[in-house]
Amino acid sequence: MRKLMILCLAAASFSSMATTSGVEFMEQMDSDDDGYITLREAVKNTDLLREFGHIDIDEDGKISEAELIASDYGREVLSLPI
Ligand SMILES: [Ca+2]
Ligand SMILES: [Ca+2]
Repeated sequence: MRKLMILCLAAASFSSMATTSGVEFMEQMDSDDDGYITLREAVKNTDLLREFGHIDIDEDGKISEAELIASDYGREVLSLPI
């Protein structure tokens, strides 16, 4: 049981290290480097795809970094303080 706890803690700290900033996440997802994540780019990430409609506040069909950071999903992924 204790081993499992340690494993979970290690995994948690690793994942927060892996996604540190919105810029990094945008760079990963934004394949064509235009500064937005389109629906086509979001298909790589099923969680992002599911939340796409909530994140895209102005409904222009693409997610800007500001929209990402303002969303619940973005806060979760980027581990930003609420
Ligand atoms: Ca793009
Ligand atoms: Ca948008």
